[in-house]
Amino acid sequence: MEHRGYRSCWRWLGLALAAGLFLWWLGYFFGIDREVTVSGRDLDGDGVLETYVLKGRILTVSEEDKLIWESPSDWKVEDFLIADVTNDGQEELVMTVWVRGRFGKHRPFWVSGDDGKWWNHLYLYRLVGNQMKPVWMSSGLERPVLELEAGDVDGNKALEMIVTESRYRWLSCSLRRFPLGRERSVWRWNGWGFSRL
Ligand SMILES: [Ca+2]
Ligand SMILES: [Ca+2]
Ligand SMILES: [Ca+2]
Repeated sequence: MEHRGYRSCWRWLGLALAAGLFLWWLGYFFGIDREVTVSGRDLDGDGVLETYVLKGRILTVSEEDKLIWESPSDWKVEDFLIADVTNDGQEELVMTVWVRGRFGKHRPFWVSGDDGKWWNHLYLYRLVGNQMKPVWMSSGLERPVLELEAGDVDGNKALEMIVTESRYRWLSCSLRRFPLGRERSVWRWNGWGFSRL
């Protein structure tokens, strides 16, 4: 009898361990635990530093604990960076964002409808007097961008964007860390958009 009790105890322990591992796996691939904070930036140059927090796929910007901007509720923000990616001396907020529809709200006049699918877009914003103003917004990208970095890759004293792209797949707007099909590329601002080098 005692023997059987031990056995069932081990069985429950094994099941609990398996369930824990499964939940960890889910959290890892869906990026549930991901939180990114960037502080000490002053994009609008008003002398008050901003804090940028990406949590639960919502990006918030605050100045001294006062919320000044929040990403729209129909966006899922994948990643962001703050850098002068246009190399004009002023920093921008660059975001990779999942939005339903290839063209979002900025549909060209010759497109009458949109497909309603989740597409990944790249958005460039500038903070002007506590207002986030769009500078440039892409339509749905050919490949979704999961991570953004900036750096002077070729040493010409101008910044480039180093981008980690993936592929569209089922649930691709949720599977943030799916390891297959990832590729890094370098993009440069050309005055009207980004060119892949
Ligand atoms: Ca500021
Ligand atoms: Ca700039
Ligand atoms: Ca460069």
